[in-house]
Amino acid sequence: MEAALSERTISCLLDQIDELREEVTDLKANGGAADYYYHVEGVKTKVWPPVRPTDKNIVMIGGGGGFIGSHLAKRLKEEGEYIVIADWAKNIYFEDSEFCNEYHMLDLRFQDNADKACTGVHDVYDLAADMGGMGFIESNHTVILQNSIRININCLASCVEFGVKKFFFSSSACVYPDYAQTQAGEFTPNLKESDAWPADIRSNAYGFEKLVTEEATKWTAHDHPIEVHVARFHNIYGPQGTWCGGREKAPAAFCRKVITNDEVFPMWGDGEQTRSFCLVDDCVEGVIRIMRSDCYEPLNLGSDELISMNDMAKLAMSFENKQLRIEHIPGPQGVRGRNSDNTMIKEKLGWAPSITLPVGLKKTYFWIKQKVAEEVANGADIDTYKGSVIVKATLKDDGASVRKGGN
Ligand code: GKE
Repeated sequence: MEAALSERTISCLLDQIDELREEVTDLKANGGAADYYYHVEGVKTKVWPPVRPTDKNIVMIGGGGGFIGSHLAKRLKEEGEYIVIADWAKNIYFEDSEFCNEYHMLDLRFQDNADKACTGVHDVYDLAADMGGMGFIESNHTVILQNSIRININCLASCVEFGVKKFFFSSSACVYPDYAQTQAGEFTPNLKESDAWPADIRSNAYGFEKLVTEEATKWTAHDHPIEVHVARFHNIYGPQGTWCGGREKAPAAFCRKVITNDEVFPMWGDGEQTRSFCLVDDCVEGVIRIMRSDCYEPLNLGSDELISMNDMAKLAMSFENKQLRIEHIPGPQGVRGRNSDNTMIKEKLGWAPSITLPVGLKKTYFWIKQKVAEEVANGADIDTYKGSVIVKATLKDDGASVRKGGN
């Protein structure tokens, strides 16, 4: 059953419909030669190229309307940088004024859109990706590969074309080889950066695409005057992240399931799978430190606090002292176990993520609790949230339809 939409989501969708209506009116009025428009400080404009402050660092965040992108944008804006967002949908949790100066509704799968996004900017953070948790990754290989490779290659090409100085790419722990992640429990591997090679990612197109783009960034920096930085994210979670709809990862899914169930906790697999999870605040701190460093090799960006899925379910239950019976059911499980080896990031930056899972998950839990309450008050059926669903994406999906399921 389709979940009801929050008021904020509905208002974002209505804004997008209004904008599309205006675009169609423009197209009809001038025979198909509608000008491009975007928002500056919330005001619609067609001025091109954009007029921007000369005394600020101009930062473009591809996918800045999404979970990690919006948190990064908010932090950089607070630090005084001028933030340009390029995304195919609006953010459903923050007002534009909270996290950006310009909002460009652009589908970066098209080169001319990437060109617009990269015009006149100094730094680019590429966080736009078709992604999700295991329920999404294992069921949407073609869409993920095609969409993400287009976005990333377009962004790199546009950066070269428009003389962007620095480029950040958000890679993933999914680049590590299948053969290195077959053990859980005490044998869970601590993956260090050099373990990515020799590559062997036949289990999922998501990780394969990330590795291809890592190589693309390397060769772009080799052939052109652009500085590139790469972080391999290890399962980033936190408030304002996707928590329902099929793209959510385990931390959000587990919180939602504890909040909405009274007897059982449905768990994909035997729960002995192991992972580490990194709160978005630590992720943003790491991204900024990496971008400002002189390290040009891919770095792990994750927590090294290992936990089994059974133990994470119990942790989620502890916040309100719930006693649910874990029911193991078939479902997509990904690798058996992985942890982040943080030796290299500590060596290069003198820093590593440090926010513990009990602290970060508790914050996430109560944020999701509030979202569930809002949706239920809005008429949603709570049963919708008790289990996790598998979604099938298509190449025709657009940003608005993807984001209404979360962020
Ligand atoms: N998402 C989810 N939802 N996972 C569940 C659920 C559920 O309801 N129940 C059990 N799990 C198990 C999954 O089967 C998997 O073994 C484990 O939790 C973690 O799932 P996840 O958080 O969805 O994703 P993974 O850590 O396996 O993989 C993610 O890794 C990141 C990088 O470390 C990827 O999906 C990417 O989001 C990302 O690259």
